[in-house]
Amino acid sequence: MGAVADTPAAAVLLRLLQLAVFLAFGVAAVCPAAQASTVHHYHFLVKRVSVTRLCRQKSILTVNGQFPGPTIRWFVQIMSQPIVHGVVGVHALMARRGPAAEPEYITQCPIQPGASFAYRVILSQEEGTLWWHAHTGFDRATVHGVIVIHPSRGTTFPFQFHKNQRVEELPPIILGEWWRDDDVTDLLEETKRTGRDVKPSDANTINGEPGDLFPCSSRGTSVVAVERGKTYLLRLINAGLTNHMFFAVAGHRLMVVATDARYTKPFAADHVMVAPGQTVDALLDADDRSARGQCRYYMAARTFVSDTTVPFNNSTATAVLEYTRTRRGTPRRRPPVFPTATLPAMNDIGAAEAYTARLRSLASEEHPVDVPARVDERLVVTMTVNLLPCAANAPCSGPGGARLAASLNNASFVNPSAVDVLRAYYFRRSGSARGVYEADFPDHPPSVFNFTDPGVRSSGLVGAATERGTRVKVLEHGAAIEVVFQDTAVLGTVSHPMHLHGFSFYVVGRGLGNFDERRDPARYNLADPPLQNTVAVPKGGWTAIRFRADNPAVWFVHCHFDRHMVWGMDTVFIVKDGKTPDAKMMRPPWNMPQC
Ligand SMILES: *[C@@H]1O[C@H](CO)[C@@H](O)[C@H](O)[C@H]1NC(C)=O
Ligand SMILES: *[C@@H]1O[C@H](CO)[C@@H](O)[C@H](O)[C@H]1NC(C)=O
Ligand SMILES: *[C@@H]1O[C@H](CO)[C@@H](O)[C@H](O)[C@H]1NC(C)=O
Ligand SMILES: *[C@@H]1O[C@H](CO)[C@@H](O)[C@H](O)[C@H]1NC(C)=O
Ligand SMILES: [Cu+2]
Repeated sequence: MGAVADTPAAAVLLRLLQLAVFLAFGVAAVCPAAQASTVHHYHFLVKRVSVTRLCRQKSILTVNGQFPGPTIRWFVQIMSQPIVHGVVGVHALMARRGPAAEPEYITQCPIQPGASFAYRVILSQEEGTLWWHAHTGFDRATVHGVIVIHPSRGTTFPFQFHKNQRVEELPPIILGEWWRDDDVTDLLEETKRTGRDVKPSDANTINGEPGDLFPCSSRGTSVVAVERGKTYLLRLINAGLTNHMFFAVAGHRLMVVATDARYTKPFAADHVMVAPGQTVDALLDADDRSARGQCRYYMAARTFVSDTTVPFNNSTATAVLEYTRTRRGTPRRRPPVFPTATLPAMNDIGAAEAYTARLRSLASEEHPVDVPARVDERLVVTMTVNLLPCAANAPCSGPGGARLAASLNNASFVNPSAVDVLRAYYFRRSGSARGVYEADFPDHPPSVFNFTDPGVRSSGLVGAATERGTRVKVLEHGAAIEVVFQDTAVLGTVSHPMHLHGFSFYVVGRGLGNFDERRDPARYNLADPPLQNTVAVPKGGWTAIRFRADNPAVWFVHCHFDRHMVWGMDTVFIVKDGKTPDAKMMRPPWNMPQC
């Protein structure tokens, strides 16, 4: 699949296995001159530790030996210009004007063992929950953590559950995936070598634990304590590599208030569906009256499989929500109840869509909607899983004796290896852009066919072949951009979680079948579309997003299923500089790592 097959990433990872890499992860707020500056320091030491899950011990890559990694907290007001050092990509942050902590070979080369690196991240308006994770190979599986962004001092959440009641914080809930026997780096190497799909994970996890429905797992099961009568803010992140997940809490309905660190119109939900990369903030009212004397409830995460022809593990991760005080005194330890009625079945596409369709921006005076009413440029981008022939000297064993690949508009992205796209672009006047990338990413699918027709491949009209290349799209500064992501049925339709770095975007429309450029835009929601950074495109359908290209830098666009990403379902948006000095891309730091 090769997108990164011939880069030094593998070598870097192997050396990481042997060497603890020191990462200073300092978050320093550089406030405007008149204000006192507040500095938070987070030191990230990337190291391997040995852990036991599913009755098996294995070594994993962690930050500070913690899995999940440390939580970073800050307030909106004090985060004007944090300085971040490290190999760990601070991803999903809307870094302004780059260069920021970003994917390897796109905006930086991987940081070498023993080295550290300073990033400058300028945030804008996020409030809520984001997360950081490694952006090298599959390291994200265990190198990730939560970023909590509190409302600025003096302001508060734009929601409450009961009038005048304080909202308490629950520990964040990170959903993940676990492979019992395999190192994730070996899984990546294997899929590159064989061209086959990545072996499915053996379990989903909640805060790093599969939960007590799995063997040898009851001791570690995450327990979250609540007091009856209080209302809690639950922050949920899907850090998984391959699975969308349904999440529900037995006996409790959630009130969704934000996604991807942007407030939503609050709505009550028995379940949520979180795609890899997404976050959900929801209120939980600790006041269950339905089960008398019951004080332990499962929080459960189950894979949502939009394409059941792809292998997956049919199991449910759990944590326990435990009341520490009930009205009648000390709780008795009955077994937790399971959200049988509310956790959707794994193939319940309707339940996934019903949840996603309810997301709306808050659209209030304090949190207004600023969606471009007209667009300067529309891109229609097909997402396809493809097949490529095996290399002559390296036989492979993917479907039909070929190797799996993936593409956007039939361009299967290849990471550059000698220098990252960002420096190639920034220093292009000295000629280094030549040979690193081509600015010819197609605006529309190069061939038009009945994209979502399941019979499209057997008809023989469309092959599964694709073409590899480092093809990027250059956007004019300030242009209003629309991107329509269109699923295709070439090797089977699936819901792809599409993620755009550097921007939050408004999700203005979605639908099943083929996007109709003449008819569908008339039905867009331009009043209160949700503002997100990762969107789950409906299986066999399309999603339209809008944003203003006012953030000059180099931004990766990719499917957040990591295997699709390494197979090439990516591109890069380069946003040109504006006229004023503060509308220009920042100079890459002198000490950027070398490839
Ligand atoms: C996950 O599924 C595979 C089959 O695909 C099975 O071999 C494995 O035991 C399962 N893992 C667990 C923990 O149930
Ligand atoms: C998944 O497991 C549940 C029981 O835990 C079973 O009812 C269901 O049929 C299984 N689904 C698939 C697709 O294997
Ligand atoms: C495209 O395929 C779908 C599904 O098979 C079918 O219902 C539809 O009629 C096709 N559209 C065209 C224009 O052929
Ligand atoms: C994609 O590109 C390959 C290689 O050029 C070509 O064979 C194939 O027909 C193209 N597919 C589509 C759907 O455009
Ligand atoms: Cu995908």
